[in-house]
Amino acid sequence: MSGKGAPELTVKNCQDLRVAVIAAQWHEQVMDGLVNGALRALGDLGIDEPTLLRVPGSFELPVVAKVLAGRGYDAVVALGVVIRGGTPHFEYVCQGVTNGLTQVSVETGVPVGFGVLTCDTEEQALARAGLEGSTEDKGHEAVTAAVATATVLRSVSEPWR
Ligand code: DLZ
Repeated sequence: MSGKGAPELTVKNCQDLRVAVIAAQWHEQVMDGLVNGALRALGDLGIDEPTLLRVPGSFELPVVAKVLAGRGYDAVVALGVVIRGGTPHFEYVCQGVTNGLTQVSVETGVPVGFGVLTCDTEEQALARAGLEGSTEDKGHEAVTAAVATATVLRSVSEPWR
């Protein structure tokens, strides 16, 4: 999937939103970049004191996202990196986390930012991690998308006048 065509999102009136970031721990260098990008985005948006939780691997992201979505957060952001190996395990983990996070979001009505990289190689992941020399900053993007969506949902949660 190409990163070309990504919108320049402008997000307003979001400082009071409660946002939780959940981050897996596999592939430490890439994860450091994603987590830093996510925290930088929250700072850019004026959202102080976000919750940051760490889980073992990407497969564990959906269950924690589901519980947080039920605890009053306005948006949840899931960060992880899955790198293809020599067995079909990659497909199962990617499918589990993608379907799981989609299900959480749709069933709870709480936006879940999808900051999970699914890459063939570590080089591809590093290029998307928001590190020095990276071409993309997927942690930052996932936060901005989730918060933008939360503001859209808030705009339609008021009764019609
Ligand atoms: C087992 C596994 C493998 C092989 N690769 C990754 C990976 O590249 N990225 C990741 O986040 N997690 C990986 N895991 C761990 C699974 O996500 C999960 O933590 C374990 O299967 C235990 O449930």
